[in-house]
Amino acid sequence: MKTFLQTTTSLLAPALLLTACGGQQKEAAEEKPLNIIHIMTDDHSFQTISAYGHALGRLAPTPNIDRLAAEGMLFTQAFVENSLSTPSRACLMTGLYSHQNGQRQLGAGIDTTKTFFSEILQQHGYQTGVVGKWHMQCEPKGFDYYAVFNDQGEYYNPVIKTKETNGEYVQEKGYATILTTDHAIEFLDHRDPSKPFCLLVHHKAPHRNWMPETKYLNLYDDVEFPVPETFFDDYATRCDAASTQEMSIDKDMTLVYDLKMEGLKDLEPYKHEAWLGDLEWGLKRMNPEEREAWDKAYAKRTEDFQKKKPTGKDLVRWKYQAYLRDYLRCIKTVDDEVGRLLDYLEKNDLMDNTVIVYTSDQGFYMGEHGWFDKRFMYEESMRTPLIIRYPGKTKPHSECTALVQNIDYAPTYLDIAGVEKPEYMVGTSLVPLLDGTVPQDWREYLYYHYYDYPAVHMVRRHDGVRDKQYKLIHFYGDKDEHRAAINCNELYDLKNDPNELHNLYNDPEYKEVQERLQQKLDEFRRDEKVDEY
Ligand code: SGN
Ligand code: CA
Repeated sequence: MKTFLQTTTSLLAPALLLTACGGQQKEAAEEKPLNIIHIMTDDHSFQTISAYGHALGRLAPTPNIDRLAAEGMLFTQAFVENSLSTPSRACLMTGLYSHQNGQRQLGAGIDTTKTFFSEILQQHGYQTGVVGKWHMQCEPKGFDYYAVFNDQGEYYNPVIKTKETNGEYVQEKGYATILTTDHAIEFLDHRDPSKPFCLLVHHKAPHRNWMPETKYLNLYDDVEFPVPETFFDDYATRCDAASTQEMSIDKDMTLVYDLKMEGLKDLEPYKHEAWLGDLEWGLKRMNPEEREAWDKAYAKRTEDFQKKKPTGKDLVRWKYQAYLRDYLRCIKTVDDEVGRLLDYLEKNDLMDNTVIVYTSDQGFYMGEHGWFDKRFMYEESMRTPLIIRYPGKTKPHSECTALVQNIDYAPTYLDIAGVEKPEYMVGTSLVPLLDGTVPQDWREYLYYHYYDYPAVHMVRRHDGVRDKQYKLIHFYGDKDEHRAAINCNELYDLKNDPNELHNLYNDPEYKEVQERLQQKLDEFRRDEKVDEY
C-alpha cells in the first residue's frame, strides 16, 4: 500500500480545507487527510439518543453520544433506503440503492463486482478496518484489518473472525459491545501513524433479543417509560400491510425469548411460543458468573409477571416496559463504549484530525403503532440517528434538516479523503452541509424500497418517496399462502400528521401533492423493474 507521502495531490485537499476552516498555521502539505471513524449500531432508534430530545432519551441518557452532537452536527432528517441490515450495509459500502448493489433482502444478494468505498480509500493510501457486525454474505472487501462477528453475532462470548484466524470464527471472551471497541482500539494501536485511517465500528447492540451486559441487568428497574401516543393504533385508514405485519408487542413479542422469562418455558400457554430454543442458544455461551447474574435478574422479572398476572392492554404495557428496559440497557453499554473510544482518541491526539460519525443501520419502533422491529417506510424505521463531528468544520451543537440518506456515506468518506466519487455512485457527499449551509440544489426527494416478503415479521413489499413534508407509499404483492394480494397506496402530510395515522391518498385536497409525488416515484422507478422481485 502507498504511504501518505506517496499519495496524489487530491489526498491533500482535506488538509487544505482544515487549514482554511480551522485557521491552523501549519503547512498544508505537512498534514495528512483526515481520519474517519464510522460508528454504526444495529437497530438504534433516534428516539433513544438523548441529544434528539425525545422523552425516552431523557429517561435513559446517552452522554457520550451526546458529546458528539455537542461538538458536531445533529441530522434530524437522516434516512435509509431499505430498512434492513444487509441492504443498509450494502448502501453504505457502495453508495448505491439496493436495486443497483443487488442487496435487496436480508440474505444473499450483494453484487460483489461493485466497488466498496473501502477499496477506493485503500487505493488512496488509507488504512482501513472494520470491527463488529459485518453481516454481508461476502468477505470484508477493501480492509487491512477486520474482526467481525458471524452473521448477526452473539452478545455473550461471541465468535469472531480476523485475518489471523485464517477465515475461522474463534470464540472470544467478553460482551459483544466491549469486544467491538477492544478490536477498534487494537486496529488503532497497530496502525501505521504516517497514514490516514478509516475505521468502521459496527456494534451488534441493540439488536433483538436485546441481551444487556451483566452489570446493567437491573438498570432502569424502577423507571416507567412513557407509552407512545400510537401504542394502541387501530390501523384505520391504512393499507392492510399495517395490520397484517408480525412485529407487534401484543401478538409477536414473546415472553420467553424476547423478554427472557425462562421460568415460563414449560408452562401453558408459554410453552407454545416461537423461538423458545433461541434463548437457550444465547444463554449457553455465558460463563457461570454471567449466567448467575442473568438468572437472578430475570427471575425477578418472572416473579413480577406471575404476581401481577397482567392481561389485555395491561399485559401489552407490561411487555413494553420490559422490552424498553432491556433495549435501553444495551444502549447504555454502547454509550459507555463510545465514551471509551473517544477517550482513546483524546489520549492519542486524534480528536482534531478525525471525523467521527454516529449512526444506525436503520431505525426501530419503540412501541409506536404497537410495534418493535423496523422494515416499514413509516418514520421511526426509515429515519436513523446521524451525528457528524468534523473538526474545524461542524459547529458545536449545530443541526441539519436537509434530507440525507445512507447512500451518501460512501461519497462523503471519499470527499473527506479528497477522492472524487466515481460517476456511478448515486449518493451525494454530506461535506457541503457540514458548515451549516444547504446547497441550493440539494435533493428534495428520497426514494425508499423494501423487498423482504415473505419473511420474518411479514411486512409487505413497498416503495415510495418522501419529501420534507409528504410521504407516498405503495404496497404491492400477489396473493400467496400467507396473505391476500395487495396493491394499495398511502399518502401522509408529516407536518400535520407526524404519527402517520391519516392516510390522505385520493383526498381531493391533496390531489396536487399526490400527483407530484407519484411523478417523482415513477421517475425513481424508471431504473427498477418492480415486477421482477
Ligand atoms: C433477526 C431477528 C428479526 C430481525 C431480523 C433482521 N430475529 O431475524 O427480529 O428483523 O434479524 O434484523 S432474532 O430472533 O434473530 O433476533 S437486521 O437488523 O439484521 O436487519
Ligand atoms: Ca439492524
